[in-house]
Amino acid sequence: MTTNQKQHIETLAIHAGQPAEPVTGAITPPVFMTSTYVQDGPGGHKGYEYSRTHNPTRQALEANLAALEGGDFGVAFASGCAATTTILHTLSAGDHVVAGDDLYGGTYRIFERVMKQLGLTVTYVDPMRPAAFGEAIRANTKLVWVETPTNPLLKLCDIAQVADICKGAKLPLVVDNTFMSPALQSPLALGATAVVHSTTKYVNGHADVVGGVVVTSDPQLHERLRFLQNAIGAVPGPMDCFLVMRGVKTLPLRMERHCQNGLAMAKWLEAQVGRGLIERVIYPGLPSHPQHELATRQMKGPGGMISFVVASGRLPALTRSVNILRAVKLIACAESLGGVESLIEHPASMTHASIPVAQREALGISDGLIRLSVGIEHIDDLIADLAQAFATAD
Ligand code: P1T
Repeated sequence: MTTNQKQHIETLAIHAGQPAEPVTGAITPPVFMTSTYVQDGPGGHKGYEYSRTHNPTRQALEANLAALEGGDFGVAFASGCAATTTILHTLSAGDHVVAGDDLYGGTYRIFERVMKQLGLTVTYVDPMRPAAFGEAIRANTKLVWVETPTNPLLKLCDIAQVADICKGAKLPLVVDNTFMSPALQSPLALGATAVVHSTTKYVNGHADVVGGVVVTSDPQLHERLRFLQNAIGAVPGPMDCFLVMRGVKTLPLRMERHCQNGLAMAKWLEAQVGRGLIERVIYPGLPSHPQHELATRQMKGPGGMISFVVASGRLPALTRSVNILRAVKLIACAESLGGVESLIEHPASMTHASIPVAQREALGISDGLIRLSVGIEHIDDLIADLAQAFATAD
């Protein structure tokens, strides 16, 4: 597996895990569209037997993403949820997990409606308070799980501090790095045991693939994940691996523009606060974010995700939010994030609808909360679109 941590991410994104193909010299890794490999006789294979187990296109992607995260091993999956579920299958009935309390709705659903049935228990804690993780650890705790920034409230978790607590308790720490991508945050370097991504998002960046990956430098965890990848079988197809590799080549470039546009949009939104429609803007790059200092320390840029809260006026916040989402023309009302095109969504009724209402409200996922994934279009066009949509709110 290729990991060359001396090279910069812009170089690794293009070259890591992608030597010229040995037979023809093809500079781009071929798409090995094959389910099986011919053997000379039983056992007479060339290291490839069956594509659930090994596929050269998938291996190239895994080596590439491992290098970007500064890890030794990458294990690719058919979706971010498949990556999450496979990691959780390293645990057994009776085990306990400590997780941040603001998670992608689908991750919460895996914990609550899939893994709990198999005997796991989960305690959710405020990710902004590292000590809370230590306080929640029990004798049967086997894993700590965080997203940072969280989806959708953009809370930050101090990875280095939580990693220290986990090391003291000899527990693995998994960080979902989807909102940052390897270009903006390096959880392994901060002490995490494994990083998970929905590659559907920034890593691929073109809204044409659903995928996931886990990266770790822990050989035992890698061995177990590799076993489970094959045994459970939630593997990505070779064409999807090819598309993610193609997308990842421009990841560092794209992230620069996402950050630039994200900051400009967040400032514009914040300038609307006090005019009756927008109550609050949440963006780690704004000094008003309660963890702005941690953002500048832990992240190489603030990213392209912004959440904002629509106030109630003559109409309730829910109606005003729905009106805005119906009125956007350039920005698309859709689930997902991290693509070149800007997307806007309403977490309470879309991405986080699987979280019970009482819990959503306790967390702050209110009816007026809107999440914006700022793409790489021209910022003036994005602001103009949102401005005309805001004008239709009442
Ligand atoms: O959609 P999938 O590739 O299975 O990835 C799941 C996932 C995991 N982790 C985070 C932080 C995520 O945001 C997601 C998927 N999120 C969305 C689809 C969304 O719109 O928030």
